[in-house]
Amino acid sequence: MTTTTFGEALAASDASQGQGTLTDGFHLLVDALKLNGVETIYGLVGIPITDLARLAQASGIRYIGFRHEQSAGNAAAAAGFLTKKPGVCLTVSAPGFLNGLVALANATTNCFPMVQISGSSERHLVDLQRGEYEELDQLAAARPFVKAAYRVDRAEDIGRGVARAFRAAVSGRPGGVYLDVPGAVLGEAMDAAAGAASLWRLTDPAPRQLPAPEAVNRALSLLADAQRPLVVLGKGAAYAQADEEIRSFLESTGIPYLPMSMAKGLLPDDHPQSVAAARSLALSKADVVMLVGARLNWLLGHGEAPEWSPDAKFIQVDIEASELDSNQPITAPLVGDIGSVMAALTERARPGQVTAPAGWRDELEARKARNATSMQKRLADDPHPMRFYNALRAVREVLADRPDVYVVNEGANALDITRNVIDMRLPRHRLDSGTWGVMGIGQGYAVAAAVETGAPVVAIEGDSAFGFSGMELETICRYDLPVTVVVLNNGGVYRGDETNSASADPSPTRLDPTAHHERLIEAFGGDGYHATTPQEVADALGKAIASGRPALVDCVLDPSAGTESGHIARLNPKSAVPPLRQPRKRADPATRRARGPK
Ligand code: ADP
Ligand code: TPW
Repeated sequence: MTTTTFGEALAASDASQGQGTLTDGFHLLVDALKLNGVETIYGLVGIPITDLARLAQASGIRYIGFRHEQSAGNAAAAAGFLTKKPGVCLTVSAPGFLNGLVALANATTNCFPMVQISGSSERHLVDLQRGEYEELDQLAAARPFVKAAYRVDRAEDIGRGVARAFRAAVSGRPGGVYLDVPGAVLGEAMDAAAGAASLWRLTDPAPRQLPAPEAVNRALSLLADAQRPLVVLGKGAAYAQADEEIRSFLESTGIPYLPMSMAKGLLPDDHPQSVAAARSLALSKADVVMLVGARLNWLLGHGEAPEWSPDAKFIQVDIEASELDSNQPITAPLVGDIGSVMAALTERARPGQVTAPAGWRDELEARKARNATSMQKRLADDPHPMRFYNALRAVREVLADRPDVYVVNEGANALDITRNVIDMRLPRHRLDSGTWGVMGIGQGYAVAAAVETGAPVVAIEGDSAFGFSGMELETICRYDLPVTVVVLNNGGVYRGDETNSASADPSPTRLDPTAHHERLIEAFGGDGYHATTPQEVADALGKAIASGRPALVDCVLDPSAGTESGHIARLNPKSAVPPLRQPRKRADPATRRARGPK
């Protein structure tokens, strides 16, 4: 007996037509996505969307199935950032939807275009709270966390719903959009010709937005009068794919620039105008600062003194007018898309009008040289067990020969130190915890980077950060993706040497310092490496990247390596009461295992 799956049967019957002259919600949704250029869906199936995923796959859309919706959502968000097209995540009702919503909210916070399509349960039961299977008012739940949220209530509105969701996600400031599709709508039949006529493809999904000429002139005059100009490039600048416009403005003026973490590589990190290695001097002394796709939020100290000069004047290039003045007065607003704005600045600048005064450049150069020397010293130090710098020195040396590698990065110390140690040379090749400083993006972002680009990916993860999406190692192996996960394993959240003096339980920051994370990937057929020296790290990583196979390198670090909360310890509230001191009872189980038998 031969069995035919739902997807095969429907695909065989001409995906756009369904059975005979009828079509249904399943087909219309897949057709609407295909019509709007969707090539990949990231998701996790169950009632009521399993057949939708099958049909999408049978119709030529790639379906990547995850172990947790948050990772599927993170993958869709990263796909949005990398491609400038909304990444699509597919989830089941209620809990699956909520699991994905965290990623959708994170995408919105990071200004990445993404659409989460979720099946939902029977409306007439949900709305009267009659206790339906996976009952939740998903549309209302999504609304506070997203750029826009819509529900399709009739099959004939599927094309409109998809068009609206995609337009909202990608136009203006990109963000996350929720599209609710009740199971009943997927199964709803309608005339195939009318169904086909109800779909449309977006024209110019993210129209250019040109700045007004007077706004450009105002910004140029401010820059022309600056003694210490600085450009800050943010991930909006990376997203905009306006690499040439940005480069020609910077190089024609000579203004020093500072890349935010995901803008690293927009121009190569060794570019002579990069002042990443003189960050605090550049921020504290700049008199005119041009923000390009970067918000003046906590990551930039809200533009406040003493991190910034109290007299600094700001120019802000952003597509979202309401972002301006959110923290500091914006003397020269430049509202528009970054490509158009940067091109207009270059075009309208008179020759020699905007330059970077030599004294300023020299001052920054001197600080860069000084800081580079202390970085070299830190990297040259070779403690055993390894600490962050010598483990990352090995990673840096391997990646120096592979600028094509996409780097994913999360953790606290693992994030801060990797950002400074690992240079990027190509645009949009670094994806990290972003505006929320969120943990859990690692494996999802890595899957998307590999799937969307086909290039090798190295995810550099703190051991705590890794755990949030660790099960996706199976996803990486199932799809045989060229992803190497590097776990910087210091056995804890921030560090792994804290003892608990109050009880036998491990302290809140403790994880297992004896863990062999490489064994996790071996369970799924990937290559595991355990590295205790920089040489072992370099050998393992080099081999893993060259193999193009799923791999994990567990790097054993000293549990005392790292500082609490990394570079942002100041954000921890301080208790007004002196710390409670209790006699230490006995070492917790993880410490006992780490110490081994007496
Ligand atoms: P970072 O964290 O790297 O400093 P942010 O995420 O804070 O960067 O800032 C990104 C900014 O870029 C957002 O304010 C967003 O509105 C803006 N943006 C995104 N895409 C574009 C674009 N194509 N043109 C102009 N601004 C953009
Ligand atoms: C969703 C809080 C910030 S950093 C971090 C946590 C739990 C992990 C730090 O340890 P790790 O790195 O990864 O081992 P390292 O190098 O410092 O040892 N939950 C979410 N997001 C955040 N940011 C946290 C918790 C946090």
